[in-house]
Formats: sequence, structure tokens, C-alpha cells
Amino acid sequence: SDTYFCMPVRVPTDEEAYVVDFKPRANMDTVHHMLLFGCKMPFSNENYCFCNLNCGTAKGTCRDEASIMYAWARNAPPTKLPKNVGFRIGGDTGIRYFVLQVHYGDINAFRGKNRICLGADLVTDVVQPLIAGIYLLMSIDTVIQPGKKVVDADIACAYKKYPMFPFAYRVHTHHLGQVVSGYRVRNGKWTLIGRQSPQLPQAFYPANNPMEVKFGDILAARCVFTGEGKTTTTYIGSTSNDEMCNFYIMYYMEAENAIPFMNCIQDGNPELFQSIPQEANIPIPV
Ligand code: IYT
Ligand code: CU
Ligand code: CU
Repeated sequence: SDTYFCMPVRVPTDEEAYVVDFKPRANMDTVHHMLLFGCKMPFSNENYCFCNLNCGTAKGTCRDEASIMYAWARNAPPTKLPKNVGFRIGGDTGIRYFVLQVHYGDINAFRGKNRICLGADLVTDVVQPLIAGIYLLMSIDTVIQPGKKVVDADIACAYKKYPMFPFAYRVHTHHLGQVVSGYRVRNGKWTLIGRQSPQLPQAFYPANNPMEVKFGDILAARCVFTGEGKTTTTYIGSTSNDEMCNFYIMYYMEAENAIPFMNCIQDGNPELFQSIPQEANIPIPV
């Protein structure tokens, strides 16, 4: 159940191009979830490999930094990119490969018949006025004491770039995560980008409010964990016995100033988080 397949596919052109749509064709009976990454160099040039066994090292998607572009999860509605929005690939981006990571619920379901199809309706050389990107807020130092009922992991960073417009979000934790919420904070006012249970399918969901994030705003996220029922301390790490706290924002920016990937790993200031809306600690029924 912890087996992940990684399938690299060469981007069809060396010129600048745009990913404008995704059409997941997963079999819901066998595939649990899929993530699509853009890479300069994939870990393997085989048709497929086992991401964390023989693709290279742990995770095994890219040799360089992987940039996530899409997530599909069983029983979640697929996200669409808004009109005139595309992920930039090829050309100066250096992104020459897609790597699809597939998690099968049952490894026996894999028959070596997987394909990635890149149609002209999905990848285009038509210049897009708006460029999609990912902003990742993640905790790197959360510690969950055994038996502790509620552990909040708070992350926040000042935003100091050209305006960006969030349109989708994704949350990720392992088993101990109860709810994850992300906000824009402007002049002390918290506006929800999205709030979800990490125990529901971890796809990108549409953002709660259409909004602009501009220079001087703060981006903030809280993951709520529980140590109840545990007998050992849990740290951030990559196995299913460890935890993670991730809030991904999928946004677009005007092409001239677009940045494809940003992240925030800074602990949130406790004073700031005193005013986080109470909903951030209300569990979501699963
Ligand atoms: C330690 C941690 O939280 N890892 C996350 C976030 C992460 C994603 C990427 C960290 C780095 C990355 O290059 I892409 I450094 C993590 O591994 N998240 C998983 C997937 O690996 C993307 C997830 O499902 O969100
Ligand atoms: Cu999965
Ligand atoms: Cu994880």
C-alpha cells in the first residue's frame, strides 16, 4: 500500500509551452491518488519505476526540485485551470519532463499498461496571458507529543511579490492531521483561502474566495494534529509514521512578473495567530 509508481515523459517541445488542462484517466477502482510534477531532469528514464525504491532516492520524481502541477485523488472532483491560465514549461523554464506519480491502493492492479497522453488541448504553444504557480506553506519542525489532544502547527510569511490570485488549494498531512486551513491576512483581517480535512481525498479544491494577494499581505496556515492514541512522539518526516503539514496554494499571476513556485517554512508568530478564526480548529466531518 506504500508503493508509488513514477512515470517520466519528455515534454513534447524544447520551446516555451503551456499546460492548460488536465484530463485524469485513472481507474477509480485501482488508483488511490496521482500527482503530476514538472522536472528539469527526471530521476529515471525508464518507462516507469518505483518512486521510492529504484528511481534513485526517496520520492524519486526529479533530480532537481520537483514542482507539483496537479493532483488527482479518488472520489474528488478534478480541478480545472481558469481560462487564459497555463503552467509554463519548456523554453527558459528548463522543464523538459513530466513525472506522474501514481499510488495504487492495490499494487496487483498495476499491469504495466499506463500511458500519459499529451494532446494539443492540454499542452499548447499559444502564449498564455496568465501563468499558474504553486505557493507551498509547510512546517519543518512540528513535534506531536503522545497523548496530546491538540497540537497546532502554525506557518506564516509576509508576501513581497507582484500580485497573485489563488484559485485552488490542497492540504497534506499523514494520519494525525485533523484539519488544515490557509488564509490571507491583510491589516489584521483573516480571509479564508481554503480549509479541508487531510483525511478526505488530497486533491486541489477550488479556493473559497476569489482574492488578490499583494505586497504587504501575510499568508498563513494552520494544521491541527492530535497525538491521542499514540505512544511515541511524532516528528516531520517522509514515512507514514511521520507527519507533514502542507498547505498548497495554486495561483495565477500576470505573465510579465510571474513566479512559478514559492514557499514558506517559517513558524507563525503566536501573537498573529491569536486572531486566527476559530473555524481553523473545528474538525471537518469525514
Ligand atoms: C517535508 C514535507 O512536508 N514534504 C512535503 C512537501 C514538499 C513537497 C515538495 C516538500 C518538498 C518538495 O519538493 I514537491 I522539499 C511533501 O513531500 N508532500 C507530498 C508530496 O511529496 C508532494 C504531498 O503529497 O504533498
Ligand atoms: Cu494515495
Ligand atoms: Cu507527506
